[in-house]
Amino acid sequence: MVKKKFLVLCLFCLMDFPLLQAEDGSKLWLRTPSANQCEPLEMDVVCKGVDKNHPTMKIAMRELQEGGWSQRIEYKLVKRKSSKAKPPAVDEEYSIYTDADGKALLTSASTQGLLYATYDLLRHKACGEPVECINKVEKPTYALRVLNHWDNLNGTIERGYAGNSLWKWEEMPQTISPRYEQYARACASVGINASVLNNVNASPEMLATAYLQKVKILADIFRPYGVKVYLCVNFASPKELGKLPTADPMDEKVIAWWQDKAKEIYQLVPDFGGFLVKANSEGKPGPCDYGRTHVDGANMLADALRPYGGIVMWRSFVYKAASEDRAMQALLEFESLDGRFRDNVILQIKNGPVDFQPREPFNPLFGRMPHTQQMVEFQITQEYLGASNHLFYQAPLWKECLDANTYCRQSDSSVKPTVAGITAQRLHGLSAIAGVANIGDDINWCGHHFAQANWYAFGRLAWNEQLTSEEIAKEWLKQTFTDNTDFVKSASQLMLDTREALVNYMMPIGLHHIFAEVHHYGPAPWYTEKGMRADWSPLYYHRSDSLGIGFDRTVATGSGGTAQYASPLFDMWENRATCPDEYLLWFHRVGWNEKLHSGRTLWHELCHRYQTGLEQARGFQKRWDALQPYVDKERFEHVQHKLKIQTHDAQWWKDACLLYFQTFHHLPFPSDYERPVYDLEQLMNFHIGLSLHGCPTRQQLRL
Ligand code: BDP
Repeated sequence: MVKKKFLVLCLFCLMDFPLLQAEDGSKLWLRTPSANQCEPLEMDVVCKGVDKNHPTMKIAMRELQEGGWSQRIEYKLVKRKSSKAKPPAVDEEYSIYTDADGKALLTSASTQGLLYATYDLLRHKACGEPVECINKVEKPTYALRVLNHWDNLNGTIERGYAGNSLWKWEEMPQTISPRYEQYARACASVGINASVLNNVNASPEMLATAYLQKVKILADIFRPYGVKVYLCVNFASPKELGKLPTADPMDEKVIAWWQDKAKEIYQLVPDFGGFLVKANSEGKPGPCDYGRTHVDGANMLADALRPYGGIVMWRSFVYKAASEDRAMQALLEFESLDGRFRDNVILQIKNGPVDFQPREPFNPLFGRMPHTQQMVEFQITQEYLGASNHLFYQAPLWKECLDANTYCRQSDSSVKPTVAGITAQRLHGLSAIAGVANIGDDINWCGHHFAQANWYAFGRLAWNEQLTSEEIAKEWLKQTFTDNTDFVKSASQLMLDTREALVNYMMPIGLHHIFAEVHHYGPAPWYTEKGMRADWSPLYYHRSDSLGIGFDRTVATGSGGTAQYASPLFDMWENRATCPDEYLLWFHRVGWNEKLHSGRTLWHELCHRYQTGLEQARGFQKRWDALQPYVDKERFEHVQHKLKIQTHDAQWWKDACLLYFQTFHHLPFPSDYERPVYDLEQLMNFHIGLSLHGCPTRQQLRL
């Protein structure tokens, strides 16, 4: 009897949770259907106004085939009335109409739009949604949806935590990795249409003819997927590569050098997108080396690209001497340049004023240069967010920035319309959004299976800013794992909870940049070295002493950073009493015993937040374990292993920060909080010994 019951139970389990095939994550969210669905299908496809043999249409049809689409489908290329959008925008808008039987009509003014419509239709199917009676029109929020690869020519990736660069420069043209096309396909499937191939800390060699010929290879592979190639350029290239005596943007020979280079590039890659430039930042060359301005530098490059429709994305990430508040410097340097950039220049601005921290207020430049096109730069790779060891779903962080109200305009004045070209359209119509890629040559592309969700979310959000973080998480989970309702509900909630958890266990209450050494993994609020720039040391940011902690950015007594924000934000953040707890130590120095909005003293609140973060991380482990029946063994164990590191790190952060801050005020731990498990001395003497490119292993994390 017992045996029988057991057998029935087993059968029941098998029905509910069929044995799952091991997966390595290499297929991302584009997993082909299981074998029995993979029989070649007779496809009923009609193309109106478009050639079936167009390379993009061939891809669309292959996708339908592989995605198991069996209903009749009609593609229709229509003519749009003259669009005001200037290059580089393609008319990517599309519509999907399916009837009650699932027969589909896909319409667009471009083959690119038809491909996007195909991916959209297949997404419905892969998410287990009905494919009948769809009636929708889609157009992108941002015209340029750009991945920035911080890949070096030697194959390493700055802040890359998923192996080496995907681009195997040394192998090209003899060997062409199949992953180039897989990459373009993944990008296209979520609407990413631009790829900057190399590091912002650019080698002048990137523009050497031998490399440009290899760039052409990638551009040719990406083209049918609608992904345009861009390059980062080193401003000193005319000197370093061209052997000119100067790189002064006003020098005629320099100007001619860039014009010739542009011509050479466009001969190889006729639809080349343009340049991304990091100039006069962190020791990189730029126009200011010659007494010129950012405008002079950007416009000179823009003029060289203009005949071909290329653009310049000029970065605002600059900071000079540490005597000024680093968070204020970009605005100080750029605001007065408003209105002077060419119409094919767009200012690329990091989401926050410091550097991709777990939580920052939005960058005050947004909204402050009404006559300049602006775009936001997010960091998909997790430089300050636990690298590829921590499960951290970034969409909530990005949306917090895009939705932030700058109060700089009368009507909708959030960051989003500023960068989405709604204001820019009045100027020239360029709208763009960039994310620093988290992609490497690891078999699962991103190092952590869940980090794939950030690549996915970036693309989806860039296409449709209206999507919620939850909707995107659910879409991704259904395609990447399973559409089982219980799984999707629990796993999406887990993803959504990671943002606040990470802020809690790393840098709560507005603390920022208290990371270890140059690799930015793990805590080191004590870290400083003789002769180092003050603003590369955590001491500069937390300013802890026996009385209190925090960076005073008020006008009344501090750096005046609050004044870079419009009222009512200025008033709210300037005033200690009205400044919300999440930004408190960003804008204020606060006494250890002062009360916060929570009713706890600052010290108590810090203990509370770190403890909460640690408990959340432990909770993630348990919540993931409960999802084991839905996930194949390989991916389940991989994530389980990473979550263990994440919990370890949360403990490490808690002990390091609390024990260190305690040395200033000597207050006891509140009675009901867990005591540290590490000694401060042990933590202060612990060095992982990582480079810019490394993600620590469990072995390295042995404290
Ligand atoms: C910082 C990184 C550094 C980048 C720099 C940048 O630590 O590796 O080169 O930003 O964005 O976040 O230029």
